[in-house]
Amino acid sequence: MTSPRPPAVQLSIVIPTFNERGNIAELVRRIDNCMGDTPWEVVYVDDNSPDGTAAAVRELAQTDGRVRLVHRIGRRGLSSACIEGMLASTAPFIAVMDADLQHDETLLPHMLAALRNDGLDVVVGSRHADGGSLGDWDAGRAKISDVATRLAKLVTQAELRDPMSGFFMLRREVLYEAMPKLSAIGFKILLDIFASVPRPLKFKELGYTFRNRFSGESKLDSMVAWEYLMMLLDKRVGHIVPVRFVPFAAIGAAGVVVHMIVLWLMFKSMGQSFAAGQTLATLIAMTANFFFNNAFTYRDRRLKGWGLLRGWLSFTLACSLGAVANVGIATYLFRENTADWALAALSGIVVGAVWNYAVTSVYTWGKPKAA
Ligand SMILES: Nc1nc2c(ncn2[C@@H]2O[C@H](COP(=O)(O)OP(=O)(O)O)[C@@H](O)[C@H]2O)c(=O)[nH]1
Ligand SMILES: [Mg+2]
Repeated sequence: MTSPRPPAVQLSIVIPTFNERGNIAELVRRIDNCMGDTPWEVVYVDDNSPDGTAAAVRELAQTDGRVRLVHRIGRRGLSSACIEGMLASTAPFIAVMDADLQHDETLLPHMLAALRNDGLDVVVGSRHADGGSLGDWDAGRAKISDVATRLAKLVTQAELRDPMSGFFMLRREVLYEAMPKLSAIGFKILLDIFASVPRPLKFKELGYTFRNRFSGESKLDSMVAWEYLMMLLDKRVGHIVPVRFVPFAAIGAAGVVVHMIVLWLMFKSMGQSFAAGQTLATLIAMTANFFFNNAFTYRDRRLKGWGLLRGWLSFTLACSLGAVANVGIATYLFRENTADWALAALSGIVVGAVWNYAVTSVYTWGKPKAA
């Protein structure tokens, strides 16, 4: 005799987690209270939180078959976690929400009804639509959010009042339409989706009041702003150059300034030989560039501990070869046409920069083989 099959899941609720152990069971309990007859599941996507969130999810899943886990090891990132959770599920409707109970779960059935009945692509839980509010936010945080919301206009035409929302529901097809162009950088997965689907999306915003965190601490730090800008940049220029090349080149240009200052100090001010000044300036500029790129360009793959030493060695080695290529090409072009000296120099610089970028992206900040 076969046992009765459980009904097919209609709604997959994807919940990214990092150190959210104390919220796991409470959130499921609250979702259960408001979903009525709709068959649902939650997919927690945990980046191997040190507080043992993944273990808490596994434990709960042993008593509740609607709870699932995607356990990612050796990686971090909110947007990429959401995407992998969505791809690991099969329900026709997908919601994304935070684990900390700041998003009002009682909105979920209304979002689902709106998607089904109004033929929409996306329903957004909005802090700025009628009936919505930022809750206890102070003026400073609200102002920053306001600026970020305006900047969102750079990448989508949609008249979204809360494009920064991390709480939304969509039809599965929309995810696959967005997939080829998704940046998956940073925190703003909703905006990323809106900017990636090549047609205007049919959407609606439902207001809710942003609550205070139930348990644990916020993971957002000042670098969120940086990741947001990288995502906007990727959307604007990512189809022309890899987005990381932009900060890499800017840091490289700043490195030239560092170089000149050190050289001036050594050679002009302290009376050292030009060769000594040039050597030290090169070393300091390379080292500064390495640390800046590690902190900004490759923030999500930041090297730490002994990895820093290995990374610094490979970076300086790669950039030294880049400098040889730079000088070689510039000298060759200069010999061909001495009138175009500036163009020759610039060509050398571009080739050197592209080489440095390409090699260090693989050898210095490439993905580790194992976690
Ligand atoms: N998987 C994963 N989840 C994350 C990461 N960073 C934040 N989260 C989760 O994303 C949600 C929003 O983060 P939170 O710190 O509450 O941001 P805030 O509400 O803006 O302070 C929470 O459920 C976090 O646990 C990450 O790197 N990986
Ligand atoms: Mg939160």
